[in-house]
Amino acid sequence: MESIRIIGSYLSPYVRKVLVCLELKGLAYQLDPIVPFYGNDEFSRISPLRRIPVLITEDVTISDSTVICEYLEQQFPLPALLPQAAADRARARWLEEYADSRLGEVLIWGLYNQVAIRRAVWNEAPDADLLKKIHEQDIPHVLDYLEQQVPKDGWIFPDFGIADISIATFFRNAEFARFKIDAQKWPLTAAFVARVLAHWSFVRLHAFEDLIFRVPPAGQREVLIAAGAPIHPETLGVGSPRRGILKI
Ligand SMILES: N[C@@H](CCC(=O)N[C@@H](CS)C(=O)NCC(=O)O)C(=O)O
Repeated sequence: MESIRIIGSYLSPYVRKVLVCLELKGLAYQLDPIVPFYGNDEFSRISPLRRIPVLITEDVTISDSTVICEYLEQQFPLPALLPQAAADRARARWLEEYADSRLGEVLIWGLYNQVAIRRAVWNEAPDADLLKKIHEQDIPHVLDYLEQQVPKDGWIFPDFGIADISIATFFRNAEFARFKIDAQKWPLTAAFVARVLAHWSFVRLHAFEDLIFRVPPAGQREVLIAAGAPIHPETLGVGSPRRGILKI
């Protein structure tokens, strides 16, 4: 089998989505666990938006978690990440898109950015007014929608797949930002997210995520190597951060 290298931190929800898919498909990989702001010029070359994840194999270098997961699905069809029927596939892709765009906007660029990234990367305090709006308006709005979409038991489609993974991965970051879904208000979503995050494919990554959450970006690679994570021998990381290209 061709070698698979993923550029990107265990703490990125989009990287986690790809790693969970690799775990499910039983594919070995090596990670270059960089926080995107610390990427070097080679990172800019292979990821023109300076975003993680990037997949590198002998055949391709591609960015974007959705593009990567679709590539993996085509190359390694089993177990399938998407359901079979066309209507189900379309709905799964929509939920993936909703998660990547809207949950990304609210839970990553909003919540996680304010609570974790601003201080760790830029040494800036959180914006209290923005956090209030996120908690009072944005998060309830997305949870009201998800409550209509997720099942009472099991997965969104009969087999565990991309729709489940794409939604739950953002709530793992929300947990790191000390957010817990109110199970009184959104019981189905609270239970669904807990169920998905307890799936073995997510659990295999938990220890590495917990390990680096409080470690400054520059030290994360060494800590992960010492813990036995599958780390690639080369890195595209540098010692100081630069601002990204896109706002969201
Ligand atoms: N649509 C992309 C989004 C990836 C993304 O936004 N990744 C974040 C990390 S969680 C990133 O690299 N941010 C750096 C930036 O945009 O400057 C995907 O699905 O891979």
